[in-house]
Amino acid sequence: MAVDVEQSGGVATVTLNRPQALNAFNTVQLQRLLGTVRALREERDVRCVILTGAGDKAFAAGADIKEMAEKSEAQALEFGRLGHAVTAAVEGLPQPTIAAVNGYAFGGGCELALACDIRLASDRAQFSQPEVGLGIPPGWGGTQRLPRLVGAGRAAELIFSGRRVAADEAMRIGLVNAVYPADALLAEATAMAQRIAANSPRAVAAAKRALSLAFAGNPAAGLATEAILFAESFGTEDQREGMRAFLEKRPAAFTGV
Ligand code: DAK
Repeated sequence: MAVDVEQSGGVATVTLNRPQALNAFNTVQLQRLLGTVRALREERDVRCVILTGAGDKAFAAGADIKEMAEKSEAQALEFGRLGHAVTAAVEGLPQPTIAAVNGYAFGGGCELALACDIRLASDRAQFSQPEVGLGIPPGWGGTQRLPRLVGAGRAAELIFSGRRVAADEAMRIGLVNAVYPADALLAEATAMAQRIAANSPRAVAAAKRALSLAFAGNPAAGLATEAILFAESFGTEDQREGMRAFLEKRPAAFTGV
C-alpha cells in the first residue's frame, strides 16, 4: 500500500498505489496522500501535479468500506476530517492539479478528482457518488464541488441515484475536460502538465488563486482580488521575462521569482 511520486521536468505524478483494493482509501493511505500533497506544496521545482491510480481498473474506488463499516460516529468524524484535509490540501495547492482518471472514480475517489483543477479521463473511466446506497451521504466535498461542474439538477440526480457515469457522458456534462484511449491517458496528462509547467509559476499560481474565488459567492471581492494579483505580478521577474521574451521573439525561461 503506497502513494508513489515521480518527478520530471517540473511535473510531479502522484500514483495511488493500492490496486488490490482498487486504490480505496483507508486511514494509512489518506495520511500518506496528505503528507505527499503537503510536501509537494513546498517543492519549488514542481509546477504541475498529476494524480492517478495504479493498475488498469481504478483511479480510486472510494473510502475503504471494510475499514469504515464498524466506525462509531466519533471515529467517522475523525475519518471524515482526514478526507477533508486531503481534498482541501489538493484544492489549496498553488500548483495546478490534473486528475488522470484511469478507471473507477467512486465516492471519495470521485471527490478527490473533483478537488483537482482539471479532470482527464480514459475511455474506461467511470464516475459515481454511490454513498447513499451504503447508507451515508457523500462526505468529502461531493455535494459542494459536483454541482459547480455539472449544475445543481444533474448533481442532485447523480448523488440521489448513485448511478455510474461513463467517460463519454462525463465529457458531455462537463465533469471531465477530455477523454483519451486508456493507453494514451498518462502521456496526454503529462503533455498538458508540461505545457502548464512552461508558463510562469507565479502567474499560474496567481490565476489559480483568483479562479478559486469564482464560486465563493462574492463576485465583487473576486474581481478586486484579481485586480490586486494582476498588479502584483508586475513586481515579479517572471513578468519582466515573459514580456521581454515576447518582444525579443524567444521562448520565455521562467524562474518563479
Ligand atoms: N473499499 C474497500 N475495498 C474495496 C472497495 C472499497 N471502496 N472497492 C473495491 N474494493 C475491493 C474489493 O472488496 C475487492 O477486494 P477482495 O474481495 O478481492 O479482497 C477488490 O477491491 C476488487 O473489487 P471487486 O472484486 O469488487 O472488483 P469489480 O471489478 O467486480 O468491481 C467496483 C469494481 C468498483 C464496481 C466495486 O469494487 C465497488 O462497487 N466498490 C465499491 C465502490 C464504492 O461504493 N465506493 C464508495 C465508497 S464510500 C466520510 C466522508 C467520505 C466518505 C466516507 C466518510 N465522512 C465525512 C465520515 C467516503 C465514502 C466513500 O467513498
